[in-house]
Amino acid sequence: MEFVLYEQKGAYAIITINREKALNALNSTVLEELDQTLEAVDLETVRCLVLTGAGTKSFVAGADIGEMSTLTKAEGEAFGKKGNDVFRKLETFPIPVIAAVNGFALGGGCEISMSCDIRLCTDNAVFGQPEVGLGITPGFGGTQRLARLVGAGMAKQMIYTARNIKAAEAYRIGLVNEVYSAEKDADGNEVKSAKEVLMAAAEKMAAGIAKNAPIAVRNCKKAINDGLDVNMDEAIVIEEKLFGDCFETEDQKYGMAFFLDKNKEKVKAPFQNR
Ligand code: DAK
Repeated sequence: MEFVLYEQKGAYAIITINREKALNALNSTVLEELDQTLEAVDLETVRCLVLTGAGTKSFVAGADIGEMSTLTKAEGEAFGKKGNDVFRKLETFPIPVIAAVNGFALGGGCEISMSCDIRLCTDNAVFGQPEVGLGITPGFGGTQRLARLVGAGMAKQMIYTARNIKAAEAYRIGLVNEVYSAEKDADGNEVKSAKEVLMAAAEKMAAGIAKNAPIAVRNCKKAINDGLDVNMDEAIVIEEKLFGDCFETEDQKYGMAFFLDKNKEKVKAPFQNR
């Protein structure tokens, strides 16, 4: 592919948006390639994804302004649909997706990170929805997902003012779960860049998630996502159903039998995804 890299590392995989010269801005080709990449993920063996951008400066600096600038109404709608479909595919993807945000996450970049389950970032990350400064509204779900993540008041402030926020503020308002800085030795020399530290943390988290019972993890994602769309009475029924489904899995039988087995020498085997 021209702009998307995919690397499977055991039970997790890394998707890299690789258009560094344009700060990984999302053009139609990137969106199509992301879609194809997600379609090709081997869900038998891959249990968690990490999504990042190439380089250290930018995760995704938004939708491609050059491409958008000449769109007709119909083309704008088609472009919006292409993006929305991919973002929704990420959000509802059966396995968890961690956004490893390495720098600018603006407009569509902030929006794609919010379509992921978890956001981690470097300390040079910048988040924002600058669309009203360009004469448009956020078009890839920004008005909806930002309000759900950080509350309507803070989302409105960010969107109406088009003001970018730095990593520390994104952490403070709950937009990201953790911020990572470069690792330095005792003399203050950089041993690992912030991006390296971020990727190590994201991969460690992905590997940790991948070790848990995969069907249970998938059901948790579905329960949280679907439950947030309905009232509590309906949400609890969604949880009950997905909880019940786990009892038809071999992994539930193994996980509980392992706990109950008092043999101290036992070694936990990997879950089978069955
Ligand atoms: N699109 C296209 N190219 C971009 C870009 C973008 N969003 N962001 C950066 N680039 C390109 C620059 O044009 C430049 O290219 P060359 O000139 O080298 O060819 C290269 O990346 C490096 O950028 P800069 O030279 O500008 O780098 P700086 O360090 O000076 O500045 C920056 C970095 C991130 C502050 C700056 O590049 C910037 O402000 N970029 C734009 C950020 C932005 O406004 N993003 C939001 C885009 S709007 C919709 C669906 C979705 C959307 C809208 C509608 N529908 C439903 C229809 C989404 C909209 C957006 O995302």
